[in-house]
Amino acid sequence: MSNLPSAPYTSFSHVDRYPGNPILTAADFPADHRIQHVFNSGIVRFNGCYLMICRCENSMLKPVFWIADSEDGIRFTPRPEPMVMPTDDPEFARYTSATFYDPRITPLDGKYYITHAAHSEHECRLSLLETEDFESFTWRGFISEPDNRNGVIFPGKFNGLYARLDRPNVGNGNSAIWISYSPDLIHWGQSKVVLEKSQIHWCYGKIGPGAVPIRTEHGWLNIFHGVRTQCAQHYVYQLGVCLHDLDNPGRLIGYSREAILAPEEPYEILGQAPTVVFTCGALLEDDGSIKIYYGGADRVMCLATTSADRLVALCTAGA
Ligand code: BMA
Repeated sequence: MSNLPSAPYTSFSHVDRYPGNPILTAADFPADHRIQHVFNSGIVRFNGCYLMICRCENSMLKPVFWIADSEDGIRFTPRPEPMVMPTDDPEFARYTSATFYDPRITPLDGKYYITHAAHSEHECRLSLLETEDFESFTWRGFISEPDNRNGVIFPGKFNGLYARLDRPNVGNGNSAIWISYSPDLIHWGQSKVVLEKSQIHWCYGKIGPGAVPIRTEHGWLNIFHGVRTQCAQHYVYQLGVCLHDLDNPGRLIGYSREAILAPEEPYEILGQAPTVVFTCGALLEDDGSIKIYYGGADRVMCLATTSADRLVALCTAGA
């Protein structure tokens, strides 16, 4: 792989990879926990610093959520011990018997809500944790029926309701990003499609939410994932972006016709899931720049930067 030219191979680019990628690898975690992969992690600003809930897997491929802290949003230090999950709860244990993964962190009303996928023989569901201090966590329960994943809660309320994006699996149907509303984060309804894979040429496998939406004066930026099958059973995951109305997030203002990040670098190609870039979180900085945190090949954590202006312009160009 060392003979590969460095990315990008294309003449266009909508994000800039951090030259020091990957920013976090399994080797950064205490050796006695035998962490093998760290990827698809959630991010939030907390107490003036950056806080990541890392999706880790150990040498038995058991799931571990592990908090890492950073002052600059680039160099992250894992805490001494992993997060304690509610695995003693029989209901939680039952419906996460295969694994749990892809944490997304939403700050809202002084609290932090963490959605994640929960996988068992009954397929995938969405689960919700809540915290105020990232020391103790309350498990609020499962918030979807099977088969649903990539639940992302907006960091805002709309006519008094919470809003969530997700990706129900619809077999060979027209995969789509859906929106639903809730008065209490537990009971969800008024569901409708906001963006379907057939609208975007490169998303011909599946399309689903990625990062927690970012509020800008022009609308909510939603950095999502799109999947295509390159040849039998070989999946390529890319990132795209769309823009939702500020007051009515069920209304799409526009979307980029092109992907904003495609797997090209060796750390995005070599791993347990080759050719995958996948995000669970991105942050808007005061200067208008955006940091996108993403997993490379289901193995390492990476960073790319762009700006709100660049992404909004992409979404409105073809609208
Ligand atoms: C998806 C999710 C992601 C993962 C991707 C590629 O279904 O499980 O966490 O990165 O598959 O394996």
